[in-house]
Amino acid sequence: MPNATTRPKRTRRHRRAQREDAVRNELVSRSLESAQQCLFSQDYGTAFVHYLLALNLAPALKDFANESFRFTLFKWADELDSLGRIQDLFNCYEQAMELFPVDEVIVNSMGEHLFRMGFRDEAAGHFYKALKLRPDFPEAKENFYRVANWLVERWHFLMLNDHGRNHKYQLAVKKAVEEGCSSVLDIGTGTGILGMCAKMAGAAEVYACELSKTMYELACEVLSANGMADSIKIVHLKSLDMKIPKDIPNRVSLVVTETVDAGLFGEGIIETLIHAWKHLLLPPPNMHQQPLSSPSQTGRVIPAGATVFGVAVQCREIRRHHRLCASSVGGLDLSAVGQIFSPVSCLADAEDSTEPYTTERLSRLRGGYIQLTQPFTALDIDFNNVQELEGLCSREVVQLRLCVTQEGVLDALAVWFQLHLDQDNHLSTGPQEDTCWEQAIYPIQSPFNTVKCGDEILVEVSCKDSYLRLCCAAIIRDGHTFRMDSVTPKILAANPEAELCSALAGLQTSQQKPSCAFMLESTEIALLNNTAYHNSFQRAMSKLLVSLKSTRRSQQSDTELDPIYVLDVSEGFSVLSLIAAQLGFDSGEDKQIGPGTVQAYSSVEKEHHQTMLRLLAKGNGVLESTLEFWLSHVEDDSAVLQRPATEKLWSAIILDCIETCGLIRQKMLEKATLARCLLEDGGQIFPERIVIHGMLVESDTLLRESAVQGTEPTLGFNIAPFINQFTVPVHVFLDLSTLECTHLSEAVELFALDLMNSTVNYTDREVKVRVKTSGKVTAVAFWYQIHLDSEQSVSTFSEDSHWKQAAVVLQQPLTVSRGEWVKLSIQLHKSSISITAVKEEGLGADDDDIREAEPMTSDS
Ligand code: 44T
Repeated sequence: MPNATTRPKRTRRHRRAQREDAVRNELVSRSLESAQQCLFSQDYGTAFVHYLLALNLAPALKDFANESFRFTLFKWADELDSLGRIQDLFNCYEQAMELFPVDEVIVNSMGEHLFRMGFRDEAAGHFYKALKLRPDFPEAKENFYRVANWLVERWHFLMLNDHGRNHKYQLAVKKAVEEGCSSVLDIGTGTGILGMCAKMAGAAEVYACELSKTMYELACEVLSANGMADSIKIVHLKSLDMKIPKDIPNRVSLVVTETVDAGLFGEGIIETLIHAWKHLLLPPPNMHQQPLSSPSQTGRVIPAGATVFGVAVQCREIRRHHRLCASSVGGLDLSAVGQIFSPVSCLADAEDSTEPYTTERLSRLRGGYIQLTQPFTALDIDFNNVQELEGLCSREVVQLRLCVTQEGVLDALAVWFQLHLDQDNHLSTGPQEDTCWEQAIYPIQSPFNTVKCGDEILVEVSCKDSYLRLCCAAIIRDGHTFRMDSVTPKILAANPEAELCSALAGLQTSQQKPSCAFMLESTEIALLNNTAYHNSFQRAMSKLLVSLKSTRRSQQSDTELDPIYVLDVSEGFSVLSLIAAQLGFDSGEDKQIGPGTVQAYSSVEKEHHQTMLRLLAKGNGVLESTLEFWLSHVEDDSAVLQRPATEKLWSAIILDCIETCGLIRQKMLEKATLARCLLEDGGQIFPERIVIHGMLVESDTLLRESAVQGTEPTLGFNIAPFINQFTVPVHVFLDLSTLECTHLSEAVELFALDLMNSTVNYTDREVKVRVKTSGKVTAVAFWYQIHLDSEQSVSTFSEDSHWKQAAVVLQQPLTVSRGEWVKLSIQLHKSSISITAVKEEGLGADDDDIREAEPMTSDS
């Protein structure tokens, strides 16, 4: 029987609960109502607070209000972002994620904000989580693919797939441990592979450090999967920040590391080893003491040392990325701009913004290269000698004289090295070797650079700021020394306005070329050297001008002809607006284009870019007032495309749709849609159409760069499944003309994008491709035909292209026979492309047909 005394109490409690429910319901419904009102009046901040309150009080409503809540959050976050209230923004997301912890859209969006703020690791974590929550979520996938390359650089795959390299490292570590090195520190462990080698070889204590958070976490997973989580201690630290006994209990007898880049020292190995010798390693064996101390009481390093080699080369591909080769493009005389430099420079007074070298795989450079000298030894270094390491950066510049053995254009010094792991095991990163390594490239930017047999090149080798620097100081011919640096004008960047005045003054008075120089990114230099693109643009623009001019003449009186407004919203440095402006002045062959008719707007933002355009305008007789800089301060994408003036519309908008890496620029289609709304009747977007072309290829190289291959464990360890989580199907910056691959089909049209009429665009397409050579389709390579108008087009796969190509690597290779058909399903989501391939059933091989259509080629 129920306790009589409790009954009234329960009723009271019940009533109170009922009252509370009523109050809560009232509050919830009022909050929701207020939230909606605030949304209506675009007061997103208050709306967000109301939603938070309502949904915290009534979680049952979460499903119902999910969409509006997200909308409010995103709007409010954008507002906070533009106000610079970053902490508030992240607090809002934290609160939102507490309410909706498994909402992949919110998680992904938080990632996007983190990414924009530069928190790449954290952003990637969010994209990864969103993708785990919904594996087919296209936005998260696109985002994850975008950051995966930074989190886990592609060379990790290459190195793990390089069996020769793995094996030699393993041998060297095993030998050192067997000789008595019992405590080991793996610096820059990556996936943990060298540390595990040491453990397997029998080392008593193994430690590892890794500075990248993602790689550290990956290594932890790998160690656990291999049952070594307890026997190898790994820390997420840069070795220079490691302390004894906090991070490792005692000094170790062996440091093993592969913290070397193509230029040997770029990953900081000199500093790393000086620090290790001073703080982390046992002292080196003292050769003069008897008896020799045992390896467990002394320290040593793998690799024991390295030899650096170099060679002078002629290479057109390097030249067109680092030097202005074209004297005029699209009718513009480029000489007015003076000298142009790329940011890769080893000049003594080089600025901070410059890099001492760039990297290339010489064997994969378009057009190849020619050696102008014999390879030479630039440097020898003993990593087991701390005095030598310390002396390296302070020592005098070493001068070498190289004999020119082949006449040619001196475009670069190329550098590689041999890594002496120990006395028996060596790795070479040379251009002739079958390795995954790139070479360090020191481009020569001086305009005096032709060399003849018998000339000598004076090369200076130094090591400043822990980078190996090579510099061509002079050419010695017939006993005369021609210094290369004495002709280098001052690079303008710091105070371009002041410098511009003097440069312009110089231009006016003495008719001489200005004695200044500008720095452009190497891709911008290659673009400027792309004459075909600029000339096509000039022709297309000129055609548009003729047609606009004639319609204007028929509609307006001659004295008050409206100007033709042209807007160039290309990324980076672009002279297209100036080409348009010049066409306005150029009566040329076509007398229909009268003077002063074009008002051109450039969206170049950097001050020195604007200076360069002004100089070019001046040098080409273009009135300065016809070229304006458009909204360079505007951050918002949509604002960049505003009207030129009230009541006015653009006559032409130039969009730069393809990134140099070979992908469609993000938000390109949205920009085109916006651009169309701002275009006058008869106006045009350049380009008007883009066609994506593709080809079936078999390429082991692409596979090796995309994932750890095969089912065999790597050196006996289980690594592949972990690192392969960071596999990305789209490969960029490819040069298809030199990539080692077999073409299994002809080039076919994969997809077309109409920028002038989006209603004809599609997002999915199936294309059937006939196999011309039997093999294994591992990837679909693709590039673009950029149609400026119906007559003018350029290919991103042409010889002069500053664009590179890209490829989608298939999840599973597809074995095909000549004559069979492959069905490609292509999807374009926003700007990112995905491709799947299946064999087209029912359509068997029709070998004869193919043979008839096309004679056998060398690769078929
Ligand atoms: N790339 C080679 C360079 N680290 C190899 O975070 C060759 C490039 C390459 N950790 C194409 C082909 C190839 N303390 O994970 C990295 C890095 C880490 C450190 C702790 C330190 N003092 C450092 C310094 C670096 O070490 C790992 C390896 S760096 C090697 C880079 C296949 N493109």
